[in-house]
Amino acid sequence: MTFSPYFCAPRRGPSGKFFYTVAVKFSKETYLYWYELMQLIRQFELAAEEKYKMEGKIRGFFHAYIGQEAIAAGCMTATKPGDLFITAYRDHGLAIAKGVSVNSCMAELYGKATGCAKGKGGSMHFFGKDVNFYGGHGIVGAQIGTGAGLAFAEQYRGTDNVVLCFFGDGAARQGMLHETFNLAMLWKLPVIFICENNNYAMGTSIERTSNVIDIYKLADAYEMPADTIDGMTPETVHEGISRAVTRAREKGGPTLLEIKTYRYKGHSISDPQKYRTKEEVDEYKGRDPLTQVVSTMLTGKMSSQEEIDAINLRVDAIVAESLTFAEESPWPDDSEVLKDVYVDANYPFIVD
Ligand SMILES: Cc1ncc(C[n+]2csc(CCOP(=O)(O)OP(=O)(O)O)c2C)c(N)n1
Ligand SMILES: [Mg+2]
Repeated sequence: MTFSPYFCAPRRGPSGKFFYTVAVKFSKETYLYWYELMQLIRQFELAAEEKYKMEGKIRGFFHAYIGQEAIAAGCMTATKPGDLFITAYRDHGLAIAKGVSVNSCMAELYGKATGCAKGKGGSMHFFGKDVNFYGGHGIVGAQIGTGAGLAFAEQYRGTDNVVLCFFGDGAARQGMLHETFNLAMLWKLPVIFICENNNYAMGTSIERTSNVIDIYKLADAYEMPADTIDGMTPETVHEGISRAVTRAREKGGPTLLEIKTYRYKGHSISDPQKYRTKEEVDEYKGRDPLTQVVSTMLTGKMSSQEEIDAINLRVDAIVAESLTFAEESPWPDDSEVLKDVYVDANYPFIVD
């Protein structure tokens, strides 16, 4: 098994508590960290979905990450805080994992001034530069080029940071991917291209849009190392990401990882899901990452049900607090409307 050199470092969990992980195997602390993070992402989204559907407190786009949480968990233990993440609009889970505060994430969904994008971005545009989370991007595939750009900046500055650049199976069909792969390999950029293959781009399955079903094979044209990974357990994600991170940190350049995953919810909040069967969804729910991690901990006698219950209670409290925070936060001021749109505040098109 390959482990990141940072795997031993103390890591602050979502509740603020520190976890110390051990580099000989996946320790109890690692499993507890994974479980707490995945549970936090899931409960955050379930609570937000309720506020959206039942109370109309949240409006606009909303793409749930539920089912894909093991990817966020495995990526976190395989990287260090200085590494940069960038993703598409299905961004809640990765933002929370990276450390964007849960309060500011919920406030962003509510469109409040205290949101992580000042309430002006909503679900698709979470952002946390202070924790190296670079969004939250709505144009399918656009962040592939931006992710390579971030990696170029790290290489130029001579840091040992790597970029984890996430995109969907649909985005793998964009021309941007090919242009970026070419230059990323030519310049040996420290970037890991992570295709979260949940088998659907909106309502269209991979089989209906591509002759090449195995996305990792796209790397062959650029002689880029590539791998395919089971995305339903944090262990497999951690191992695959660790190998790619080590390569990138040692100046070996990019890797394409195709992580096979599944979203339990629709593409967005208003999706009748006519394109798939209940049996297919249930099959994946049978391999649910949270259930698997709990089972590993209990059967391996690494943890007790009491410890798991305590995590659940802590997560409930974090989510409840974020709802109160979002409800009580102010709306953005009208003067904010044109701010943060252009770099130059006097951009010529802006007139009173
Ligand atoms: C350039 C562009 N084309 C089309 C869309 C509309 N669109 C939004 S999400 C999406 C599907 C993308 O699917 P995938 O990349 O697999 O990501 P997933 O939603 O499964 O996470 C499409 C076509 C868009 N936002 N941008
Ligand atoms: Mg997809």
